[in-house]
Amino acid sequence: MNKLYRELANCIRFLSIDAVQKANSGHPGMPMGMADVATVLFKDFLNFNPKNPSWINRDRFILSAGHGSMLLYSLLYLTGYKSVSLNDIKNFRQLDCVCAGHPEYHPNTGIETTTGPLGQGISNAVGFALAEEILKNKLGKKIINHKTYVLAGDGCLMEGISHESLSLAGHLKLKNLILLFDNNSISIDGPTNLAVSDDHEKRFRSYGWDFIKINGHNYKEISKALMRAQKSKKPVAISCKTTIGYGSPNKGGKASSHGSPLGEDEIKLVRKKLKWNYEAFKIPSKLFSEWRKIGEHASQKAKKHEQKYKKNFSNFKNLNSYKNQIEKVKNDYLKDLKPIATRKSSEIFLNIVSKMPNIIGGSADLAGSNNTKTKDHKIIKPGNFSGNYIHYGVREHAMCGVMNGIALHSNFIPYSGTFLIFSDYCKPSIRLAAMMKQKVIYVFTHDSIGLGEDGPTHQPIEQLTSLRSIPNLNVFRPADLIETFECWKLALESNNTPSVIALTRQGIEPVRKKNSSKNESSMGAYEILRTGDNISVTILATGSETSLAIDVSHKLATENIYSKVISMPCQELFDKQNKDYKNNILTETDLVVSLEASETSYWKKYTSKNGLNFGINDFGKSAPYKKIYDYFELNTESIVKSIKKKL
Ligand SMILES: Cc1ncc(C[n+]2csc(CCOP(=O)(O)OP(=O)(O)O)c2C)c(N)n1
Repeated sequence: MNKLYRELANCIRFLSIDAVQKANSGHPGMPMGMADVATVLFKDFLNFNPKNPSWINRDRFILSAGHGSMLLYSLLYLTGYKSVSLNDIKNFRQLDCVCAGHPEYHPNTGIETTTGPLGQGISNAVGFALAEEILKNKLGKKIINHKTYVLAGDGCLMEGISHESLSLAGHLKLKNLILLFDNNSISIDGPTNLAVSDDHEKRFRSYGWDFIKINGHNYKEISKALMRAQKSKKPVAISCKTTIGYGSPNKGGKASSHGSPLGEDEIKLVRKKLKWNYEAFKIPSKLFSEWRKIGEHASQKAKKHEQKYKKNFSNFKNLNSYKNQIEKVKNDYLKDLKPIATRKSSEIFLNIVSKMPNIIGGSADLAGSNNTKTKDHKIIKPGNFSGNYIHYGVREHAMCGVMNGIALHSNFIPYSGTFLIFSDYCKPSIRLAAMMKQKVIYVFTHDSIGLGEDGPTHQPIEQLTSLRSIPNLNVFRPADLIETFECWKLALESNNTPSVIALTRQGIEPVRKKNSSKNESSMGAYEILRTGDNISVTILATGSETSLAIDVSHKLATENIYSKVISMPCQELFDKQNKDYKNNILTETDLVVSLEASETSYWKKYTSKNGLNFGINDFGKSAPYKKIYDYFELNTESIVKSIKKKL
């Protein structure tokens, strides 16, 4: 038995070595070290279907140590996924090749998520495992009951996000989550004891995980550990003691095998040592057909499940079912317009739509401040997944990585909240959601100096600019309840783009006083006020500053200076409009000014050099919020004065 497994594992080893060598870059060490574990997993445990990679009840295999991507590509090719051909493996790391340097998510390929930034895959895996439990609760365990495996190295486990994610997984008792720890004690700079001396077992156990220690090159031990993990009542970490670059006489066990080609001479020595007398990329037909049999056997097993799923999953309601309720709430609000914080408006919207069975809410210990939790929400608890709201704890980074996993798992739409300032703690995962085109929604409240007394540590300044600079991310900053509803709707309907919804803590004056059948925010920017026929100023504003812009505009009109106010809840959507639309908004007057209580650089593209940018290019202040607005001269009087001076 051992001989066959060893030879199957060597197929992974040599495909990885050869691909890295041909590309003249890449990471051979990890695939060489973890080939044995991966072989046992795919041959004897993993439920998957190379013929239908999207099979909903497949076990998920997440490569958190994304630099070892050749391990994944080798497995996909060998087991018969159409997504990866031998030619693709030969084109490892080349332009537009599916075998990218680090795994890049593509639907229906077997590449479940984009990894590379270490630790992210662990948080995704927690999201996958959580989504599995929630869906199982809805559809029954005959339809959904699968494992999530995540392969993580020393590096992943050093990252802060791993601590947050593992802790959450242990707390929630995600028993279908299995972490394969490539415990080779080597990272880039050398032995890991240069930088870390954690007791891994104590660490995992303290989180509420099971922990199994094995020799990662011993098939019996691998198999026994995986067997034990199947029945666990807790998430399980299998610590696999491995040798990085296993099989390389001079580089095995050393950092030199981590991230560069082994070199032709060393590869010859590996071939000799592992008795692999085949040329580069050549898999002997006997072993190739063994691997294909593994894939074939898995697809046969998967087939039976697929029909059941089709019958059961299509009954989730869509947003349209809530249209009448949404309209009613809007009309009630329009009857007696009162100042209201947009975070509260968001809660009112969520009161209606959070009943949608595929929406999963949450917050990083700020449920009451972010207004993300409604009266009807049911909390997801350890071992009980009948709810639809996750208390992520103070773990913003994990929260966003977990949401990526939830979104990738099936058709769940995760949203969650924290303060806008802490979007900085979320950014690496937001970036990946945008790259993977996932529908993930971030409710970021306390979106400016308007939060007041908590002061500059809590007042976002550069955060909107930073978020706007992420490609494929819509950053919404609505101006009142009507816009908040519109922006939420756009976020929920935006299938390939994640959304930030930035909301105020403080009550703000309504700016839209009539209902309209059109979603005005859908254009990203639209005219909300014009004070005369002959205008000389265009004022662009977002969120809480839109009502200030309206005040400014009226005040200017009293001095016979006429203007229009453009509410711009989403720059990204505006940028997508046609030239005429954009020109109508931006080129009607010589003077264009922007008004937003935030860093101003991103506005210059609309206002040009001659324009004015009212905002804040310094840290905020600790004081009641109206005082801070005055301090930064963000009030009607100062702005009118500056505009008049400019004209
Ligand atoms: C967040 C992040 N920081 C740094 C890196 C660069 N990097 C890639 S692999 C690696 C070391 C990983 O060590 P380990 O997990 O032990 O992998 P192994 O050496 O066993 O392949 C580093 C620092 C990265 N990919 N992501």
